[in-house]
Amino acid sequence: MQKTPKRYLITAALPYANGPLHIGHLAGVYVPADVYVRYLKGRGRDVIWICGSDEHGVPITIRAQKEGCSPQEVVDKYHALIKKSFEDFGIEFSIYSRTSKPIHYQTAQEFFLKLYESGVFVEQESDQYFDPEANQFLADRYISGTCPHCQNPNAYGDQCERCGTSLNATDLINPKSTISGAKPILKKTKHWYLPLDKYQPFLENWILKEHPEWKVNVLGQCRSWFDAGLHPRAVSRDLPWGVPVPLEGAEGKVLYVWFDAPIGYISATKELTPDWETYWKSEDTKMVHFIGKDNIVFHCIVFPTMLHAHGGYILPDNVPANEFLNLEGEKLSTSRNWAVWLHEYLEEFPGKQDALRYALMANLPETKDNDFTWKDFQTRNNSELVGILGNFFNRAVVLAEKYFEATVPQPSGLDAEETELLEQIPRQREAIAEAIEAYRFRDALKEYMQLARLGNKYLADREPWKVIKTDKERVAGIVYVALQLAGALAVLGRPFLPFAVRKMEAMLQLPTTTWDELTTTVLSAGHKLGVSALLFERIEDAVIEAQVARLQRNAEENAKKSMAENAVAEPAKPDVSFEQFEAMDLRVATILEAERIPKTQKLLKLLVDTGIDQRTIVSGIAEYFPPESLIGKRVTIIVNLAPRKIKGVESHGMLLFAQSADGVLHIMSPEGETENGNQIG
Ligand code: B3M
Ligand code: ZN
Repeated sequence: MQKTPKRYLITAALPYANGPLHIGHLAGVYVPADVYVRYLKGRGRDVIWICGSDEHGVPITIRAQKEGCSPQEVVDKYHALIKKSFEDFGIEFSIYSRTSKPIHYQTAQEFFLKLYESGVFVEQESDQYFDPEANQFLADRYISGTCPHCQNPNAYGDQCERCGTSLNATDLINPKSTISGAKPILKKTKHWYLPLDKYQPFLENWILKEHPEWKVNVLGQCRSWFDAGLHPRAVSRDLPWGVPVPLEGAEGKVLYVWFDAPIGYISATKELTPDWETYWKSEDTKMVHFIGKDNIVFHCIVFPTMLHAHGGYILPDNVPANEFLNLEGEKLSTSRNWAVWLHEYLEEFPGKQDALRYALMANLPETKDNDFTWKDFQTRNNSELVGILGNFFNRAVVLAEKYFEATVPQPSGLDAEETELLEQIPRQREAIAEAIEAYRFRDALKEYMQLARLGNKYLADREPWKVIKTDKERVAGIVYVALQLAGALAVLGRPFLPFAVRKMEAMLQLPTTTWDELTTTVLSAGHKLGVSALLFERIEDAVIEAQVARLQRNAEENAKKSMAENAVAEPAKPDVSFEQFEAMDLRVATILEAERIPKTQKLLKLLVDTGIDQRTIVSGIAEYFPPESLIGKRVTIIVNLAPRKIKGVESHGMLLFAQSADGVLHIMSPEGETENGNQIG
């Protein structure tokens, strides 16, 4: 058993101030962190919880270009929106700051200078991609291309979001500017690099040897980077927006956003308390970073290296990163507007913060990606919150109101089963605590709900509403037991359901029982209760259907809009004669087999039924389709393209595809009832 730390420093990833919050952010980071912090506070621990807006980096400048305003206007707008959504949702940070504050500029620049003066950085002039049309260096999200590790065609210049690998722009295959779409040229520029390779032995020892208890998904990512070998990473950029590099001759250069953003945790702590150094520098502090999986490399490798190289700072005790939450079976996407936005939810479901919290907690993507569906949200609310927790709690209070004038009755002897049931209270408390301390929040919630289930079953079995006709004294015992469980549900519910718990406390007129004071007796006989009220409300089908329809509508409108925006099609090729067109033989066909051609990145060997024959066609589409996904697919082909040998395989014919603006290939499948060999023309 770990010794209880003297104090806790909890951080939650700083959201980019380039858009509103959605349920993916909540499930990945803020809800689990909020449960953890409320739990710690409830146990009287010294804890501060740090967050704020991440206001630098290319995500911000790209959004500014899209909205036709300045980066400052973008961050002002979204910082305010995000901050308010957090507050309304009941996420209570000790401070919610922002990285555009002077205190942050100063802290980040001092940090950089300390590393610079200690000779930590490697200063290097190198060729960097440059967009000659936009007259700008292309860093981070300004450049995209194919990831050399997982072949994701939409990886960014600093990171592939599919496999999580951190990249240098020059690693990308087929790079292109996301500003103009142009092929970039190389241009010389100077930057400062953090030599992660030098720190690899230190990091391996710290993570793999000292922290084998970290989550499997986190350790797995770390191990794979160690296996691949760490490389120096530039910590500066040629960009007009960010914290300026505090050196002479570095005009026009700013700190890389992932260098300044985590320092934002430190600046915000400074802003919060003059005692900030005790939190950041004392070995008695337990620091925990709550993040999503795409931020693992920065919180497990880059930031710890910075802290270690700087000296004097503690390292995180844990980085419990979550996987991703999907929505109705599809990846959440800001650009496609496939999301449940927090500010919209709060408007449409006023007073129902806990319903969303509950559905998200029950579905946290703790070990693998998980799915949020509106149907599941409804079921969780109606069957679990209303049907189990609310039902039990209300019955307990209403029974006391009805039969004992809203007072806790004096029981005249409890039977063995009842004593056992009350002893379950401290046992469930321990089970919840153990799960929370191990960052298993779903399990913690299950243990909590278990107590409500037991209470529900108890009342259903004992039927006090029938017993009252013959034996009021027995009913006193039953209501007494039920009220103890209700009291325990209020105390133990504090980390999970802050809004409902406030109502529970009012209904019970709960004395200030803390988590650790909780025993089998929460409310003594004679204690006067408050007035009963409904804890949760049902959510009707029509409300859910409207949300699903809205989601579809948003996505469709967005698709239309972005099609209109991207409607800059390639100019037409020179005309061909009708005879030339007639000479081409286009047919409907079916792919029978597909396999990769060894030692190539792009080529697939396909066996195709053309209706005329079965033949081999080699196609350069391996980066877009896993071979097995193609088998049985209906396609259109040119059958009379002269055969040619590709990598030693004779290819006869060609498959037709369309490539959309996002670089994705789409198979041209015939619609309706056609057969292999049918002619197209
Ligand atoms: N701004 C969040 C993101 O990747 C990023 C976190 C910074 S934490 C220091 O969306
Ligand atoms: Zn990748």
